[in-house]
Amino acid sequence: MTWYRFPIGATTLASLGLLACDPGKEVCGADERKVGGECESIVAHEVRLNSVGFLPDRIKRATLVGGSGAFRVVSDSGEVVFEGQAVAAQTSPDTGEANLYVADFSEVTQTGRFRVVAEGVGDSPEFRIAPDVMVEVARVLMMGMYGQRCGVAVNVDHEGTHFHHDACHLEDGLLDEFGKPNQKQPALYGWHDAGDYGKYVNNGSLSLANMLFAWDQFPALRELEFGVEDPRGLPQYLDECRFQLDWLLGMQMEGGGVSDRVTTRTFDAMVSPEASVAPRYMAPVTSTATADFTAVVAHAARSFAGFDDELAAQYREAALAGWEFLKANPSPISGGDGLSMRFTGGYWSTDADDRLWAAAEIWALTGDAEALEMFESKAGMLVIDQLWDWPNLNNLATFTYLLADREGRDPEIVSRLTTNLGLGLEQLRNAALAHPYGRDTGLQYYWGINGVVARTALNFGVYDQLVPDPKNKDGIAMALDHLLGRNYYGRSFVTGIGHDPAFYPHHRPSVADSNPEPWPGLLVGGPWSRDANARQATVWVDAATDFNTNEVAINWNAAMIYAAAALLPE
Ligand code: 9MR
Ligand code: ZN
Repeated sequence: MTWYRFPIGATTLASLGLLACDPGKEVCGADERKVGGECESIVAHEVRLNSVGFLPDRIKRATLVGGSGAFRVVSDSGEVVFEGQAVAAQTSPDTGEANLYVADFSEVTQTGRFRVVAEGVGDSPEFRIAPDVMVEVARVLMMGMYGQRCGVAVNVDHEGTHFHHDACHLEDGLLDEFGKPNQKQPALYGWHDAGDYGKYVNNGSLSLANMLFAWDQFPALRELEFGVEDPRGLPQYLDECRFQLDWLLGMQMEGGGVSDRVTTRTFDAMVSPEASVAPRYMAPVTSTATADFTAVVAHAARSFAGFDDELAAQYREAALAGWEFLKANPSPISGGDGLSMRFTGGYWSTDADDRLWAAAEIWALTGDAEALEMFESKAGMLVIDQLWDWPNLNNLATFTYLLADREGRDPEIVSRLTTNLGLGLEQLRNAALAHPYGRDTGLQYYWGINGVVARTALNFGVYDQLVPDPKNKDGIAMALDHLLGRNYYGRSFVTGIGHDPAFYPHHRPSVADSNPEPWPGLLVGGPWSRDANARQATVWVDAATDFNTNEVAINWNAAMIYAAAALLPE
């Protein structure tokens, strides 16, 4: 697995438009945020927890900084509902803190509003305990995806603030790479990838896949509403998936191969979507993009069946065309180095895992014995990846294989992969229980690590379908807790929700519009540093210039959507 990184220099920063400061936005004091036009002071709590809340029957933990470890859980009416003694943690290797305690109040199952009050420390932000605490999280994260919509005007309303952008990138995408200068193939719609406006098939497919897995597994998503103006006769969640599929279909070229991405030649300055008018080109076909397209569009054909059979049939046909292309082109088609010079973004990866995913999905959709054989012939070498992202999509292949209700699988492979998945979860769980801030990725830190924390939820959630056990959802709950405030900062890493959430994401629409608040529902990438000696958990910078730790991205959001969806009331 290779992690691709940008070389960063001042010239790069200048060319990205990152040296200019946020116009008119950072006018409040350091411990203040501008909310609804007013500077409000923000209380930093030394009792750090998920300030959105906890499910009554799930694990509940907070991290205390200092004190004696004695703590109480107090309701909003002042009633002490629990008294406990937190356990002293060893010096935290990633923050350097030597005085942390872990307070467990899982025994509290009554619903309501509470605070944790720790002796000699102070109190936590207020949080809820209720079966529906994750509805708001899922809703706001989906609002985040909706705000990433390209090719249409978007309106989002959140906590009294109105966010808007006009229809953008209506000229996508130019065919110069296909020897047809000044001609274009419409590749409209879909989500902007991240803080930039590129649309990348690899990452766009991974993101959609995370959401389709959630859709298949958690029926509560059918009721979720997050402000879609016209869901085209579908549940809002499914329409949001369809919006990405509308774009993906436009990326398929004649002959079934799929263009790798549609981007500008260099990143835009920090402008609004509609002011991003540099020409955007269709990248050449790659086998990675074709395989990812094939896989996710095949998955969509399954997910949409019964909701919109016509769309499902269209997806099936497109997926099969992609599959034929892959079979006719068994060697990798990578586009080469020149390609990476002419388009923006990373996401250059090898295609073996992507082809595996396509094989599993084609088999799940059609029962094609050859596709099953392609998957199973590689399955002997497969190991579940605990911490995964766009460079390795083998897990998606494995999950589809394990969850399929089709005949014909090799029971030994099914059993070995299921066991392997379960063993990995023990590691994740133990890491989360041992980490003072409940982080199941332990001491791993790299670009987009918050998304990787969120994506561990898929491992837990898929396994839970196979071997139900309350521990699985506790694993997901701990990952969400970490992202929603049980971390070194005591802050939510998702804009617009939780205590003192990320406020200055590297996100062009948030920088360019006139609202002080960022667009809501976006998970920022999180702390990591190239300096191996850094206290890795302490290097998050909540500034729009800091794309290393404070960019947003659809693959991180989508993984967290899965996590929140897994904890919706059934
Ligand atoms: O999430 C990607 C991360 O894994 C890579 O290390 C990094 C550098 O290549 O790129 C990240 O993805 C970015 C993409 O290349 C362009 N759009 C913004 C993405 C989020 O930072
Ligand atoms: Zn756009």
